[in-house]
Amino acid sequence: MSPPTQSLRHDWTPSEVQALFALPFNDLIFRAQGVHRSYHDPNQLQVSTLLNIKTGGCPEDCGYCGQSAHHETDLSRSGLMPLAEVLALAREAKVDGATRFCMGAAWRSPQQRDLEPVLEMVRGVKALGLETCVTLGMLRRDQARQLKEAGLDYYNHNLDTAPEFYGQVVTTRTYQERLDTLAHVRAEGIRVCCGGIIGLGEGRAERASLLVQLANLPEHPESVPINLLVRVEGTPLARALPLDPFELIRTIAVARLLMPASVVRLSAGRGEMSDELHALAFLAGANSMFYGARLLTTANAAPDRDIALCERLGLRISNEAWDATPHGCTVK
Ligand code: SAM
Ligand code: DTB
Ligand code: SF4
Repeated sequence: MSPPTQSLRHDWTPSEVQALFALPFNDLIFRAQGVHRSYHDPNQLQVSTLLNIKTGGCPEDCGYCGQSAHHETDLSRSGLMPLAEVLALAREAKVDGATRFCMGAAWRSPQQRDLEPVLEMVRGVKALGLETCVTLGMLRRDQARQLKEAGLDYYNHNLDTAPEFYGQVVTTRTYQERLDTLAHVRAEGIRVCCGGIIGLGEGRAERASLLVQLANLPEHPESVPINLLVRVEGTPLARALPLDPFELIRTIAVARLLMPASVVRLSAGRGEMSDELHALAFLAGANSMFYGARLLTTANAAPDRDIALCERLGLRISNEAWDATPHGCTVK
């Protein structure tokens, strides 16, 4: 790895980022791969396994989500999964090669009676030697502190889309509430996993605007998931027009240029992506993926296929992508 030569910036303007999006495809990928190589091992992938610990019945109205109580989907609701079941699945994920276990709950925000069993899950999963991540909706500062004390490594809370497009996708909470939760998580010293979804009907300017928001946070999220909308039957976005796959690759490349030290995750939507599109995403700077047969409620790419793809591309699975990155360095 050659030493980084540019500083981490937090002052990106929309027009600068739109100009990156507008580069000829080959120029954009070449630049992104250059930056990627100066911060990361280009042949290393971090993998996380997801588990939905509480399904459906969510009071939020996120237009993309099959777990919202506002939409009529096929999903059957369930209460919080028992600890023993969570730990058994975490053990399985570890045997299958995952290094981080991410537990998701369909809550607007957890009540104290919800949080306590989740703290037990965090302690238990951590004791198995896995990194821990949870995504529970909005948090207060004292809730973030309890999670930190339980040993939580990462909190996932996505900005999802551009602030100017947000109201067309979610009406039950504000963008500022998302930012507040991220600030509480940061203030308690938990690593931040924060990204978004593309293919919601937004334009390129909005994709650029989402990345501006992420890159201009006081600290870049350690982990940046880029989800491609999974069109769930019964949601308002079930008939959203498919996004040009090259826009996904451009979004990953621009995320890599803006947040060079972060781990960029090729997230939801991989089940419908070709092997060649995966390879382009890794070339553009993605260095993480969700591994396992399921995401939260929908199918993921099959694990056998992922293993075969990693072998064909010579990619090694490791959780060192973030820890080995020279974030402290000044790069410009
Ligand atoms: N309820 C919590 C929240 O919204 O923060 C945590 C769970 S929520 C399902 C986690 C993330 O999954 C969302 O922020 C969104 O980015 C992503 N997501 C949900 N449904 C999706 C879909 N159909 N396609 C792609 N990503 C999706
Ligand atoms: C993230 O950014 N994507 C994951 C994880 N963080 C929690 C969730 C994807 C969900 C896809 C739809 C589903 O399976 O319900
Ligand atoms: Fe609820 Fe999260 Fe789904 Fe929104 S994305 S409806 S907050 S589970």
